[in-house]
Amino acid sequence: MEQTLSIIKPDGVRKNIIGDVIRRFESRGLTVIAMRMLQMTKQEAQGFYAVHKERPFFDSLTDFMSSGPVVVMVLEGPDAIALNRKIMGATNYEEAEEGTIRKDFASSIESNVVHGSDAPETAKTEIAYFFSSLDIMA
Ligand code: RTP
Ligand code: MG
Repeated sequence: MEQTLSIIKPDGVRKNIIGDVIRRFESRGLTVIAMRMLQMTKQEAQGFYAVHKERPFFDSLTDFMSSGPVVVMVLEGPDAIALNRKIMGATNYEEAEEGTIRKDFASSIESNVVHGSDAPETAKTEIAYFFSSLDIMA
């Protein structure tokens, strides 16, 4: 069993597809074991995406991520980190596989509906960024 952090980004919440996104996770064997809706401040978004702070898209990304409410979740399942990334699809929705969340719902490389942790170490720090151990129904 593995745990990963998932975020339904502000564009996904605005598009009213929270249910569709969660359905895709649940139908592929991932279980929601923690969930919360919140709006990040610009500073909190900068902290969350600090690995990208030197990237040209950092300012735009953190404006976008703090532009409205998001749904943050901990997903659990066998191989949850890789499975979540597979269900999400490629960062650039134009290159994402058919049937992935980003292929079906994203509208730009930035507004790509979901975030998912990319490795066990980042999953650990990202989960701890939003949840205390008492929030997680493990
Ligand atoms: P995420 O971290 O959100 O799960 O996405 P990812 O791993 O697939 O992609 P990453 O390289 O970590 O980029 C983080 C997010 O930044 C936005 N982005 N914009 N304008 C651009 O060229 C660009 N590139 C990336 C996307 O929202 C991407 O998901
Ligand atoms: Mg990433």
